[in-house]
Parts: sequence; structure tokens; C-alpha cells
Amino acid sequence: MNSDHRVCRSCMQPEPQIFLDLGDTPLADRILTGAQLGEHEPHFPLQVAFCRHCGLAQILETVPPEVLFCEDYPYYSSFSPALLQHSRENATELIRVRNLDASSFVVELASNDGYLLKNYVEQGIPCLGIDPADGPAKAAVKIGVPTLCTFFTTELARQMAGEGRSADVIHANNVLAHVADTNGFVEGIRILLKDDGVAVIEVPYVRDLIDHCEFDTIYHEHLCYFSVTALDHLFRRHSLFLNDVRRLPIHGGSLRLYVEPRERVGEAVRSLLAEERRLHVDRFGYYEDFAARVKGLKEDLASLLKGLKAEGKTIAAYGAAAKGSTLINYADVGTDLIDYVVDRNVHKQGKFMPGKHLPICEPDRLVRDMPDYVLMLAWNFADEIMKQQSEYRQRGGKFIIPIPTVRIV
Ligand code: JHZ
Repeated sequence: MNSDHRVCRSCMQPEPQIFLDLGDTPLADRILTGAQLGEHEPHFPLQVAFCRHCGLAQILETVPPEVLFCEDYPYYSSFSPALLQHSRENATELIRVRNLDASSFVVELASNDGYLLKNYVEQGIPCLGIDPADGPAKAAVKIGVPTLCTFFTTELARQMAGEGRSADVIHANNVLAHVADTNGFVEGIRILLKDDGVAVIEVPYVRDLIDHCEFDTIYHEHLCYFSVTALDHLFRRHSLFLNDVRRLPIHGGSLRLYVEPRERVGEAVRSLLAEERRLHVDRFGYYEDFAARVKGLKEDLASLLKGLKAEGKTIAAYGAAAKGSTLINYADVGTDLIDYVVDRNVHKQGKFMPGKHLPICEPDRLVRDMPDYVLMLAWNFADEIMKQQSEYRQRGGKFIIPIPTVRIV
């Protein structure tokens, strides 16, 4: 069912060194129906390790992708307005800067429900989404985004290139860290990309993860936690060059990478590489105290929640996010502390969080029930969510933000 990685996922050198062990955890996006509550729920080890050779942080366990991404995959990008805005700006800028028109071809790998490509469709620019998750792929087709419901592989890239369907732009947002065949995926991008094309790739940045204690973004879907150093090695191995990079606030801190077959490395890449060397992001020491900080945060959260409960306070949570699953399972936050989780995603409502089985309800519930506190599991969208919940706050409701340090607002 699963396999251990004793060699690095990227450079294939032995033996990545473990720096964090989150124990056996359930799959973070395996939201359960009522009927599934009585069934056996698979748990898998969740250990994070660092490769001294190429600098890549990674988990050791590989859960088969068809278990993680196909049936009933509940994540639909379009439920997050800030993400939609972020994606629209990205597409609009690329259309302008690269003069994309009806003769261009844009491909998105892991296109989900068409949240990004719909911007190209609106402008009459031919595009294709590729995504193995059946529900989101169907939702994309429904809004007019051509979508192939399958995994992206080198074979598919070869087939498309052979049919004359090479890409001017390849988008790959929050997917590079998710693929088990890291090198095959990057090789596929090289094969599919025109010689003057660009791959625009977004990944969470490992520095934000470590510096802001975002340990809950670690789960089995996320196999790799990238630094610019590790990415530069990875792309070069496939005759691709990381020429430009931007740091973005999305998802707790991400990198947007501009990768091309032609080498013309810009100042932004050179300076981030230098910064990572200076901060020793490319050495084990940078990761060494992370486990102790994560443990401290867990203890702070558990003692706050238990203390509030002891005072007779009621507590709910916001966001049935995958990261929320890591947080509640690792910090042992169950139905004894939290009554329910609310989430706008209708595909999650009426179901239950992995492991701890907190019920998932619609967000209106907060104003109706007025729990004293709401634990913000989707802390990456905290500003947006708190604005939406202004009535709950005006009436005295309080949010607990767990990351980077536990605080009440
Ligand atoms: P969200 C996702 O992880 C999916 P998750 C995936 N694992 C990935 O790689 C990362 O992103 C990067 C809800 N919500 O997006 C929607 C509201 O209810 O932070 C989501 O269920 N109201 C592929 O799942 C959840 O919160 C709102 O107003 O950890 C947020 O989940 C908003 C903004 C969101 O990521």
C-alpha cells in the first residue's frame, strides 16, 4: 500500500535525515461520511527528513496517488475568493506579458475545478486542464474549461508534444510537492513545454514553513517542502532553468517559479539562493530545532483549549482544511474540546474530519450558536474569514489563531 523513501525523492542519494516525526496520522483530505465512521480508518507514518546532498525536505512515506487524489477528493479551489483573485491576477499578467492569444496554448497540471484556466477561456485563449480528481475535473468541464481527468506523466507529455500540442505556458500550482515521481513530473514539463515557453509553478516555501512553525501543512499529500536551492538542482537536472522567482503570501507563504528551457537566471533567483546559503537553509542545522518548536506549539494549544473548556466555554473551529486535519490529530483536539468545524465547501459539509471525527457544518452556524471561541484551522485565510464573520465577532465571539504562535483575536 505504501513505500518508504530511503533515498532522496529528487537527487536519489541516500539517506535523508529525519527532523520531525508527527506519528501515525490519517489522510488529511479523507473526509468521512457518516457511514464511514464505523469503518477502519487507515493511518500512515508522517516523518519529515532533509537531504544533505540537494537540500530537499521531504516526507518518507508515499501513499499511492490513486488513494490520495481520485475518488471523492474534497478540495475545490473555487471556495476561496482570495485564491480566485490571486489566480486571476496571475493569468491576466501572463496574457499581457507573453502576448498570449487565440494561437497560444496554455496547460495547467492539477487544474482542479478550473479556478485558474477559466480566465484564459474568458479571453479566448486555448487551454487544457489535467487533473486526476474526478469531482473537481467535472466541475471544470461544467464551466467550460477543457479538462483531461488523468495524472500527468512523461508519456502523456510525449503524446501531446507528438500531436503538436506543446505548451506556451504550463501552470502547476500546488502540485509539484504532491507527485511521487518528482523527476518524471519535471521531465514531463520539459517535454511538453515549447522551447520559448514558460512553466509557472507555485509551491509552498520551506522557509515560511520552518520560520512560522506551519507544521500543519505537513501531510501525506505533500511529499516535498521546497527551498530555492533544492528547486534549482531539480530543474537543472532536466535542462530547465529557474530564471525568476517571487515570494507570495498565499497558503502561508509560497514561491512562484518561472522556469524555462533557456538559461537566463535573474537577480531575484540569485539573491534568494544567496540568502538561503547565508541562513543555512541548505544545511540540516536549519531544521534541527523545528520538532521542539512544534511540540511547544502543540502544548500551548492543548493547554489553552483545555483551560477554556474547564471554564465552561464553548469552542468550534473554522475550516475543514487538510492542514486542519494534521493540527487536530497531532495536537489531539477531539470532540471533547471542539463541538464542530464549519466550512463553506458544500462537498465537506455533513461529513466528518479525519481521525478526530469532528462534524463539519455550514459557516452560518457560528452566528446562530455563538460559541465563545472559534479555532481557526484555515489560518492562511484568517483575514478574509474574519471579515466574513464580522457579525460573530461584533457579538463578542473570539478567534483562536494557532499559527505561528497561539493567540486570541
Ligand atoms: P485551504 C489545500 O490544502 C489543498 P488545505 C491542497 N492539499 C494543497 O496543497 C494546499 O491547499 C496548498 C474553507 N474556506 O485552501 C475552504 C471557507 O470555508 O487553506 C477549505 O476547506 N471559507 C491540495 O485544505 C478551507 O477553508 C472561506 O472563506 O489545507 C481552506 O483550506 C475560505 C477562504 C476557505 O487548504
